[in-house]
Amino acid sequence: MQVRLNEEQLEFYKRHHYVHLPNVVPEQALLLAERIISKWVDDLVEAWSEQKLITDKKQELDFQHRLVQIWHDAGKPKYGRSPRRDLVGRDMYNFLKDPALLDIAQQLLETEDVSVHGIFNARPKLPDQKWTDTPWHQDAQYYRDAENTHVVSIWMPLQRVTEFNSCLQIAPGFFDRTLLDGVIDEETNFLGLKREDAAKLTALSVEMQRGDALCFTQLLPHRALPNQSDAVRWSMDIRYEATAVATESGKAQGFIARSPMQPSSEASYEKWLSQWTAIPAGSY
Ligand SMILES: O=C(O)CCC(=O)C(=O)O
Repeated sequence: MQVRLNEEQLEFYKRHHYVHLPNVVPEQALLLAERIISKWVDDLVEAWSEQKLITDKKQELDFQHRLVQIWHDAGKPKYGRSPRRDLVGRDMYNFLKDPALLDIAQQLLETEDVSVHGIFNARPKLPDQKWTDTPWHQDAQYYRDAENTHVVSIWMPLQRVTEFNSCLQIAPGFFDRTLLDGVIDEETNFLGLKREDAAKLTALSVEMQRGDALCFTQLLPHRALPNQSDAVRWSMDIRYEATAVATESGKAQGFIARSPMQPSSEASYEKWLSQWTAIPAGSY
């Protein structure tokens, strides 16, 4: 096993329904995530160029600044704020199967047989962009069949995140055994907690370094703070569940990623890709 969690971390997760794991995501996985996202940015920039919104593709700018600059040049158009379908490819498959991430999932889910849950996103979170400020929500509000099934979310920033540049906030101790009704947030159009439920929470900001992972259950309320920096706040969020109890919503675009006793049941890239043929480009 590449990443072994200690007793304290495992106990903490069981008790508080989340755990912040410092320095567990291998640099090679983070570089892979950057490659996946950079391709998505290239495609977006290409589309804006074809629509004549921009003339300069600003190839010289770095990963943290290129999208901000081009988005301003293009007149701040709306774009797919939580890309998923457009990330699907061999790199994404390899990222989801990263042994370190599977080790973490295996230990938190307490199973050797781990499935990727088909809901994952990259988050291009730009400054001054209210519509990407994810409001308070429980992830299972997006997949209600996981109300009583443990699905672990793993959220990974690709740079340091603080309250200034949109770290996540969580609310441990609130509603972590109850799936609440979701409502569409008026400001952002994201699904989330009702205003009166959100008002009951006590927020805890989780500031993190690149390489850290924040793991939480499908019921733990969380949100993202606004990004007040001048750079993009990039992150990846992925989910895993135990194969034996995998949910329909998870299996639809998910796959068996680790099965030591029956390795032949692990899905190939081609098999996974075939699950996406009916999902249109741009969707999430
Ligand atoms: O990265 C974000 O802004 C929000 C992430 C989130 O809410 C999630 O992964 O469920």
